[in-house]
Amino acid sequence: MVPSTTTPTRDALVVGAGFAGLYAVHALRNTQHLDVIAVDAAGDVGGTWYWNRYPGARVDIESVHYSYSFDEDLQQEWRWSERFCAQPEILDYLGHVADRFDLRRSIRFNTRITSLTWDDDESLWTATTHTGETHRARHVISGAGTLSVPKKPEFTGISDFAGEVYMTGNWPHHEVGFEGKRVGIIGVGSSGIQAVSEIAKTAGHLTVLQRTPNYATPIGNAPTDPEQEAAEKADYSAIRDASRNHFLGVPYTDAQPSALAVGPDERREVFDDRWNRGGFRLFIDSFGDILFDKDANDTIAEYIRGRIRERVSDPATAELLAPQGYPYGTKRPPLETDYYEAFNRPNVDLVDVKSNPVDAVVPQGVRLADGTEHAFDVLVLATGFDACTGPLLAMNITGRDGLRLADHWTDGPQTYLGLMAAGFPNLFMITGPQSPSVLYNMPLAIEDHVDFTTAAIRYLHERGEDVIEPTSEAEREWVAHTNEVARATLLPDSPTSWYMGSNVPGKPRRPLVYLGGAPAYRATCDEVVAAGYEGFRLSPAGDRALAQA
Ligand code: N01
Repeated sequence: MVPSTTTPTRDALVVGAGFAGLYAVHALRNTQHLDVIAVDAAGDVGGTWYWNRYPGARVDIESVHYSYSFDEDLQQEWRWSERFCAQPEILDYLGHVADRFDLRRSIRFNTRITSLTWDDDESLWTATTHTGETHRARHVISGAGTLSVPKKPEFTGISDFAGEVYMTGNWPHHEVGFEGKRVGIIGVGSSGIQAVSEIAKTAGHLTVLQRTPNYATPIGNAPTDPEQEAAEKADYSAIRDASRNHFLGVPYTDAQPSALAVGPDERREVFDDRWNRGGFRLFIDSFGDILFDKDANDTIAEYIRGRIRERVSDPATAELLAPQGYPYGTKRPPLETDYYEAFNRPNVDLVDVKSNPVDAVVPQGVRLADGTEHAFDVLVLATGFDACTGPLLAMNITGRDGLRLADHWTDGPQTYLGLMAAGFPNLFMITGPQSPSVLYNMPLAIEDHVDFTTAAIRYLHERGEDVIEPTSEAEREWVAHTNEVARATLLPDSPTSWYMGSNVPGKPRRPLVYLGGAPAYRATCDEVVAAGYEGFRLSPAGDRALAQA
C-alpha cells in the first residue's frame, strides 16, 4: 500500500501495550522526547495479561520482583496483595502505570499490524494495520511479546463442536461458568495446570486430556506479609541489583554447585527446603547443575515424581501424572496450587492422549484414536503458543531489498543479541528470539532491552546518523554462540518444548532463548556498547551501501 502523503512520519512506532510497549513509550516519549505512536490489537493495555484471563491465571515469579524497576516512587507506592498476584491485579497495575505516566494518549488500541515494510530510499518503516491505516516511523520497537500468538488448534472438526470452545491464550472477557457442565481441557503446560486447579472446583465433570505430563511444583502463594514487604521496600534497589545479577532475574542466593557433590540425605534436605519455600526455588535455587548434567537432573526428577505419588491417591493416575523420559526443566516448569490434589476429586478424570491421541473433535466432544469418545459441553484448549518468533512473523515484516523476515528465518531465528536482525534496520525486538527473555524475569529483561534501544537511538542522534543495523557477521556469530550455549544444557533433550520451537508442527527446532543467563548477556551488551556498538553498522538515512555490499 502506498502511504498517504498526509501520513505523519514519527520517530518511533511501538508495537504492543504490555510490559514492553508501555515502558518503551515512556522511555522514548517521556524521557527522550521523541514523537512516538504505539499500536495494540487489544482493547486496552496489558499485553499477555490482557489476553490470558483464564481461570487461575497468575504470575509465577514473586510480584515484588515481577514488576517495573524504572521508577522508585512507583515501586514504593504500588502494593501487591499476594506474593504471586493473579491476572486481574497485574492488569490493574499496568493500567495504573499507563495512567501514571500518561501513556494512553500515544496508543491506538484495537489496531493490528498486518505488514511492516522498510523503505530503503527514505530509511523509514511503514506499518499497515487491519483497518488499512498506515503509520510511518524511523524506528520500530516491537513489544509484540514472546507468548502472544496462540498455537492454531490442530484438531480436525473443531469448528463443528456443538459446545463452547475457549483458548487459554485468548480467553473471553465475559464470565465463563462451568457449573454442572462436562468440561474437557487439552494441554497441561503452565496455563492448563493453573486452569485445571480452578475449573475442577466448579465443573460438573472435568476431563484432563494429557499428552506429556509436566514436572509441576508448588508456587507457595500467600497474602503479602507487611513486614516482609517493608523489608523489601527498604532497599528495593539492592533487590533489583541482585535480581539483575541472577541467571533467572530473581534475587535468589541459595543455589549449591552440584546435586552430585552431596549425599542423598543432604540433597533431599535441599529439595525439601526449596519445595516448601515455593516459586522457582527448586528449579533455579537448589543445585546449579540440574540443567546441565543428566545425572544431577535425574535426582530432582525422581524427587518430584516421588512428591506427585504422595499427593495423588490413585496409583495408576499418579503414574500417568509422573513425567518420565525427559529431564526436568527442559520444558518450562509450571508452578501450581493443589494441581495434583484436583485428581483426587470425584469430578476429575485424567486421560492419556499420548498412547491414544486425539483423533478429532466431534460435535459432541472429542474422539480418540481408538474410537472412544468423550462428551463435553465446554472444551478448553491450553495448547500453547507459537513462541518467540510467532509474534514477529505475524507482522509480515519486509526489510532491506525486499527481504522478508519469514525467509530470513526459514531455518530458525537469526538475530544479533536477540534484539535486531541483519537486513532489518532500526527494528528493535524487545525480548526477541535468542535473548534471555523468558529465562529472565520479564519486566527486567524488557527494561534492559528498552534501555539498550533508547541509548542506541540517542547515540545515533548524537552522531548525526539515522540507521542502526547489525552486520551479517555479528548475527552469524551470535546465532552460533546461542546454539553452542544451548548444546551445553539438557534443553535439546526435550521431546516437545516451545523453548526449542518443537511444540509447533513444522517449526524449525532451534533454541529460541539465550541460555547463557541474564548476567552474562547483560555484560555482553555492555561490552558491545562500550566498544561503540560493535557488530552494528551506523549510517545516515538513504545510505544503501550495506544493501549493496
Ligand atoms: O503452553 P505449553 P502453555 N494434542 O506449550 C499440549 C507461560 N505461562 O500455554 O507437551 C495434545 O507449555 C502440550 O502437550 P506436549 C510460560 O512461560 C506462564 O501452558 O506438547 N496435547 C502441553 O501439555 C509457559 O511455559 C504462566 O505433549 C497438545 C500443552 O498443550 C508458556 O506460557 C502461566 C497438543 C501446551 O503447553 C506456555 O504455557 C501460563 C495436541 N495436539 C503460561 N498440542 C505463569 O504462571 C499441544 N498440546 C506466569
